Amino acid sequence: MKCDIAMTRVVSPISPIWCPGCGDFGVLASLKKALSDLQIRSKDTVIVGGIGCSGSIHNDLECYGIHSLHGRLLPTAVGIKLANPRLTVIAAGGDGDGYAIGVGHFMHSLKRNPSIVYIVMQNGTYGLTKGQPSPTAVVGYEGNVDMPFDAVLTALSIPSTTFIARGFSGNQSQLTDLMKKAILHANSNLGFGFLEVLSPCVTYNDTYKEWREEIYDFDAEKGYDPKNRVLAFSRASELVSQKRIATGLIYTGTAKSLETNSLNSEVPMALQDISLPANIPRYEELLRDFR
Ligand SMILES: Cc1ncc(C[n+]2csc(CCOP(=O)(O)OP(=O)(O)O)c2C)c(N)n1
Ligand code: SF4
Ligand SMILES: [Mg+2]
Repeated sequence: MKCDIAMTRVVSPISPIWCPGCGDFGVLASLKKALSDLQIRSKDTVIVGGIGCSGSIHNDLECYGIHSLHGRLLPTAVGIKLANPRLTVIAAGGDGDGYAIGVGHFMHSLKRNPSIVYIVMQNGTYGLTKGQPSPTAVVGYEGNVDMPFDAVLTALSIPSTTFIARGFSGNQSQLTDLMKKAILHANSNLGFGFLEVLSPCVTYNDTYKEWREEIYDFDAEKGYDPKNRVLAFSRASELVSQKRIATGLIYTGTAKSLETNSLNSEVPMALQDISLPANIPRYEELLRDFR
């Protein structure tokens, strides 16, 4: 029987639809450069976008892309990685997506340590829906009374996290370097490469000036040891109390990755040879289950 339903559709990258000056342009430029410098081929790359202005980033790169459900980009990306661990899997979305509706998946991804990269474009607002306070919004922004959520401190408090970094879309060379490190971490099966990017929303929350003043860059500090979790936590939380923001490679450590824990010696799903005639009775049995 001929099947007319195409499983994939090939489309060319389009130009971003972001407002001129949006921080996400810097994220896209760094991501393109990081993938190209690391010579990772388009056919081996999957970007899972969230919902929000930031979540359209996969449309602007030549690679496989999925626009996931709001807050569900991480389970989608983890599923792809488990099905085919040879792929470079990058989940990329906003702070509303990841730290509000998707916060449960964020916590469990930090805990389970899957070897994917997670880029959060943090702008302290829900850009796409016109500027409501997100969990990272500062007190006073659009009537917000809550203290902002700090994802780096949260990630540091989970013992199985292995890569925690924060960049700024106004510092392209550092951001590209952090992206390369996060991708290499995940592609070496060392676990979850979490990279928050301070990526201002110039339309609803233009924070370029404040963030340039508030950033404290651990990469620029001689002798800072990103392998020391306790020190990383105390230094980053001290900075929060001084209204400063830690950036750079904040922590890197070791823990078993999710694929190591779950796949054991099994051949991952997407790499199994499903063409074998011997499999036909198994398919028929499977289909019978659904009748
Ligand atoms: C289940 C669901 N709830 C709410 C929405 C509406 N919505 C679309 S984008 C968005 C927030 C986007 O904020 P963020 O993730 O920070 O992305 P940004 O636009 O700032 O890049 C919301 C609430 C939705 N699309 N789906
Ligand atoms: S609304 Fe904000 S986040 Fe969305 S594209 Fe414009 S500047 Fe960027
Ligand atoms: Mg946002």
